[in-house]
Amino acid sequence: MLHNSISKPKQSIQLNNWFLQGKDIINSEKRIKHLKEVFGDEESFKKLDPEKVVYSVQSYLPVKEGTPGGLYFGTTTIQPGKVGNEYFMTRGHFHANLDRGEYYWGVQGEGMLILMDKNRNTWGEIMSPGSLHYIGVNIAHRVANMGSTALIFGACWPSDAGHNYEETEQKGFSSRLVEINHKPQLIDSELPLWKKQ
Ligand code: S6P
Ligand code: ZN
Repeated sequence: MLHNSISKPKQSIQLNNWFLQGKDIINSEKRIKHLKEVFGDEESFKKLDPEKVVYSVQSYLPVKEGTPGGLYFGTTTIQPGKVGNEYFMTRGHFHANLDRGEYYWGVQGEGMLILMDKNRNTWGEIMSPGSLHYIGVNIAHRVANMGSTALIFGACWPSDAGHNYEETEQKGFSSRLVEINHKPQLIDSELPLWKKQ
């Protein structure tokens, strides 16, 4: 930067939906076909349109991945829907650098932040507009949309956190968020029962 220079920011957030605009904003999306290992009910999964978008992510990564001390920023939008009784959700991950935390916050819609520690204890925090969620170190995290409209949340995480999807994909989370009797419930993943509700 030039000494004493004044400039306008090159990125902006649309405050009603946290849509990010400007230079170097990265857009990605996950469709049903990308999420084969994520949902528990295989039969219901196969019946869905493989091209259906489940969630999209916008991110702003101003420094090189792995840079210590930097921060990344993102907005995730999860569409409403279910695979069988299980709500549409993100893949979920541990950070590759386990001792890196993250903030999530609710922007729009009703969701559940699903957290799992290294001992495979899983719990949920209800996400709603304005809810703030500190995700501590060593904790896997994913978000499910429990509502009938799009769920939008923001995220801020260290640029040297990295992502470890392998562990959560191979072993899964120990619980799944499913709708039983019109209510969201966390149910042990090993129980086949939830599929039949
Ligand atoms: C990155 C941050 C979010 C997620 C996004 C999608 O650390 O947690 O931007 O990447 O919500 O979730 P996932 O689990 O598919 O990366
Ligand atoms: Zn993360």
